[in-house]
Amino acid sequence: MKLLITIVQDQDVPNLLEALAEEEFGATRLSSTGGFLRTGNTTLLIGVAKEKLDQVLDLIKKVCKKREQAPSSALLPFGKARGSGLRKVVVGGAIIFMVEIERFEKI
Ligand code: 2BA
Repeated sequence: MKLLITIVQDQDVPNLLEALAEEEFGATRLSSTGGFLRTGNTTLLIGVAKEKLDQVLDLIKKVCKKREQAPSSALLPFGKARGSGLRKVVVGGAIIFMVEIERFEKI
């Protein structure tokens, strides 16, 4: 079994949770915050059997969009000129950390 620690944009979460539930994949939703933009995002914990891994990755790929986002000017270091350092970045589709699970129990 694998655990996918999946960081996605909040806008994609309803569709992704629906797509996962339709295929009977379990997921746990955690609120998180990006360290760079310091805006909210969502971390999903998705436990999946190895043979279904590609199916879940395909769903994530299909649902999670790339979007451009400008860092907030409030994040500029003190004293830095306004208008600089605000280049847009591309966020998403999804960041996925895959972890091998030694044992899974549902008791
Ligand atoms: P944030 O840290 O808020 O980053 C948002 C986007 O800003 C990133 O999108 C990336 O395009 C850009 N970015 C991040 N750090 C940067 C830097 N030092 N310089 C220039 N641009 C930078 P994604 O790569 O799609 O990441 C989306 C979110 O996934 C991140 O939000 C963070 O919450 C998480 N993430 C990404 N890489 C990670 C990692 N190696 N470890 C833990 N979390 C990660």
